[in-house]
Parts: sequence; structure tokens; C-alpha cells
Amino acid sequence: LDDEKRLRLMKATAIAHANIALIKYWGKRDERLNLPAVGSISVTLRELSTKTQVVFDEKLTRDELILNGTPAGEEERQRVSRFMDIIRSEAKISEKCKIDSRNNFPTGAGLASSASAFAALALASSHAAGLTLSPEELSILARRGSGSAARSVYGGFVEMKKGEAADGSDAFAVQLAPPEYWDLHILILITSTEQKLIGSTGGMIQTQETSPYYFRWISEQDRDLREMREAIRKRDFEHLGELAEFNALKMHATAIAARPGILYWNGTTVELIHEVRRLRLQGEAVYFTIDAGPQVKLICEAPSVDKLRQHFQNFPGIKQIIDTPLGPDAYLWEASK
Ligand code: 2P0
Repeated sequence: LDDEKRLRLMKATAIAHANIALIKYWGKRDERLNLPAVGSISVTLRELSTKTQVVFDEKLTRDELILNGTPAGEEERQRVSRFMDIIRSEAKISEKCKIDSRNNFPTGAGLASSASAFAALALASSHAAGLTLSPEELSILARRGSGSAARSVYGGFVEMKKGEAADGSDAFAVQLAPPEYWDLHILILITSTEQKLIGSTGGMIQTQETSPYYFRWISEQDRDLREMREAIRKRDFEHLGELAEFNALKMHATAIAARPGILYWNGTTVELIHEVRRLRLQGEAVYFTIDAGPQVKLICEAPSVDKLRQHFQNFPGIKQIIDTPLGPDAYLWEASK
């Protein structure tokens, strides 16, 4: 019976949602502990989630990772296995585990999934290993997997603290407002489903090592964070949108100035930047943000969604549109089954 109880305790499933930063994370102050060089502010997305099951099993000789129903490549498996070593060390267990992770959004849609993936993995694996973590500790743990994952622990509007401590104990995310605070929508305009040539981690490191604008990017971030908190507090949509657009373009400009330059955009990305600005001149309340890839994410309020969706439906180069309101905290799913 004891064995049965132990086995039951060593299994858990969690769901976490993706997020999009309004004030971007770009740069690390410590690579090993994955500490960000800047704070960031994001919104969590209801329609994009990852569901992850973790089962520790003494019979396994190595960690196994299934992604969307298929065994993961060796590089991904090792990244996750290194993360599981952190869990094992904290929980003082030695069992290897089987991880089954599934995104509810189309794979190969060119959308980053490391935020929802590591937030779901942190919650499921800590629970399965018998750790009881506070939300702050969970966010710190998720950060070790991927910086943006620290934010996906919470729903709604979320701020990731850069922190000061060398051990990362104050580098975690906090919720600024729950999802129901403001009916914002993000419309993701997918322009390419190809794998990007340079990932976020590599792109950040190259930027901080070679971009002449990196120092300026870092030195202005606290002001942008303060302004964004204020725009959210006042529910000032124009201010939020204008500032998000500014901060995203500034991040990209800093990366473009690296040597060699890092350019995540394609032609459609640029056409869409112009189109959003044309729409604004015609009175539409819509802004954009862009992450480490060629997709353009529109920021708007709920009443504008249908019109914008229709407007971009047949825009040349757009492969797919995903509309999402803000989503909830990460949560456990039938924890003990
Ligand atoms: C962000 N991005 O704030 C920024 C904007 C991409 C562009 O966080 O190295 O995959 O795993 O900590 O979390 C993507 O970075 O990087 C990201 P790691 P991560 O959303």
C-alpha cells in the first residue's frame, strides 16, 4: 500500500498559458541561473496553453520527454533533463521521470512555447516530487527553465522582477492585475511557420556582447516599466499600446545593431507594421508588438476584435490569425490521479 501511495504522489499534471511581453525581456545578468538583465511586463494568453504530465518512476534509467505525442529531440530532452535535476536536488529524490507535454496551439505555428512549457513543467514536476512551493518559489523555479516562463505562473498582467541578489532569490514574477481587470485582446498574425535561425537565448547573448545600443536598452528599461504600470493602473489603452510598440521596436533595434545583426522580421512583418500605423491614422485603436520571431501581435480592446480580424483575413503573407483574451494562473489538473 505504501508503494501505491508513493506512486500516486509522484505523478502530477499541470496547465500553464503562454504570455506576450508588453515590456520586453532581452538580456541576462547571469546565464547559469538564468537571471534577467531587465524586468519585463506581460499579459498571459487564454487560448494558448501547455498541458504537462510528469511521472517519476524508479524503473526509468533516463528522463523521457514526449512533445505533442512524439519523442522530443535529444537537445530538448537534455534541456528538460537538466531542469529535472534541479527538482530532484531540491526534493532530494533520484527517480528519473517521464514527461508528456502538449500544446493546445498548432505546433510549427512559429509561436514560442517555452514560457507555457516550463511554467507547466515547474508546477507539475514540483508537485509530483512532493515539493510545496509558494507562488514566488514556483516562479523562480520556472525561470530556471526559461526566463519568460517565470511570468506564465500568473494570469492577467504580470511583472517579472529583475532582482538584485546574486542567487536569484528576488528574480521572480508578480501579478499586477487579474485577467478580468481589463478586456484586452491579442491577435497573433502568423507570417511564417519556419524554425527561426537564432533562438532567444543565443540572440540575447549576441546582443549583449556586441550591440552598441545594449547599454542604452538596459538603462531605459526601469522608466518603461514604471510607465507601463501606470498605463495599466489607469487602463489607458493608447498609452499602453504606444509604449508597448516603442519598447518592442527598441528591443529589435538593439538586436539589429548586434554584430552580426539579429533580424527576426520577414517582409510581411514590415508590411504589417506599416498597416497597423495606417489603421491608426484612420482612427483604429490598435498597436503591435513583436517577439523573437516574424509574427506580429496586435494589441486591442475586445470591441475591435471582429473588425481587425476581418481586415487582416486576406492580407498577403498572413498564414493564420489567433485571437485571445487574457488568461488565468497556471494550475494543477487532477493532481493525484
Ligand atoms: C519576452 N522574449 O519578454 C522576450 C521578448 C522574446 C522577445 O522572453 O533564454 O525563451 O529561455 O530565458 O524566455 C524569450 O526568451 O529566453 C523572451 P530564455 P526566453 O517575452
